[in-house]
Amino acid sequence: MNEARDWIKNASSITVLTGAGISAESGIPTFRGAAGLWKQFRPQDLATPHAFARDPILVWEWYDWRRGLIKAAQPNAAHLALAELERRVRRFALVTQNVDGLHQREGSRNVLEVHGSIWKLRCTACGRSWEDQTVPLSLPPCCECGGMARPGVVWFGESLPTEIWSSAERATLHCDVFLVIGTSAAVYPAAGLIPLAKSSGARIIEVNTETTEISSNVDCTLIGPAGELLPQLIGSNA
Ligand code: BV8
Ligand code: ZN
Repeated sequence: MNEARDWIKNASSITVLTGAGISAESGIPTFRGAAGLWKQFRPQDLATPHAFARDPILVWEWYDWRRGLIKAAQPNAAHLALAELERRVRRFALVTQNVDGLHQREGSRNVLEVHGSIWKLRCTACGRSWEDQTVPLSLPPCCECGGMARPGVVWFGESLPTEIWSSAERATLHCDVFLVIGTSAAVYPAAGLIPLAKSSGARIIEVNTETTEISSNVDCTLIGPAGELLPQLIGSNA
């Protein structure tokens, strides 16, 4: 932990990749853990364009239920520690696979949502996208063309938002320290940022409650809840 703390203290540019694990202590279920969402539901039944085409109401009800959970949740000490780190480091980028918006709610500014946002909606007819934080919400028609809306997230088989993805790659290629927090590193291309950071010579620090597929390829793996370890790792301003 001390060595990792020094790398962070001496870094002039830090990029962070977060996954569902950073929101676990806020009470939001992860995807693949013991109580994970994929235990109750099959991803291909809900998080794919095909699932939505087949049963848009069922898929929307699942997102509306998750929006309710997230709205009632509070960001935790891990989100706060990253917002604090951003204020302290000269160059900082936060790449998140999460769609819950908790990083922004806690004050993080440069947040790259590579899998979109659960608070966004997009029209399937004209492509217009807007934000609507109403909970509960029945799927509204597009106010421009009356077409059917869908959740503004990236489903399996869909490409990631181009601009945001290239910013994430750039931030990964030009950082001294790459922090990987609360992700099983199972989903691509997001998980591909980790070997990309390694190839660019960044120090890689992983924070997770268990070892993952990438643990053998990082410089330091800290095992424990992000809400406890991140404040220690980042240290208070004092
Ligand atoms: C793409 C948004 C191609 C929606 C998500 C066949 C066909 C098509 C594609 C593929 C295919 N086979 C493989 C692929 C690629 C596919 C993929 O990677 N599949 C995997 C499963 C093998 N990827 C895609 O489809 C991507 N698109 O490839 O497009 C393409 C290219 C060009 C043109 C057209 C198409 C799109 C992937 C995005 C899918 N969307 N979510 C929604 O949220 O509903 S994925 C979903 O998984 C979430 O976004 C999540 O962020 C992501 C990763 O999961 P994690 O965040 O890591 O969460 P998980 O539960 O897995 O792990 C939690 C971790 O936290 C654990 O390690 C746990 O130990 C830890 N933890 C728990 N508590 C704590 C903790 N750590 C610290 N503290 C704690 N307290
Ligand atoms: Zn429309």
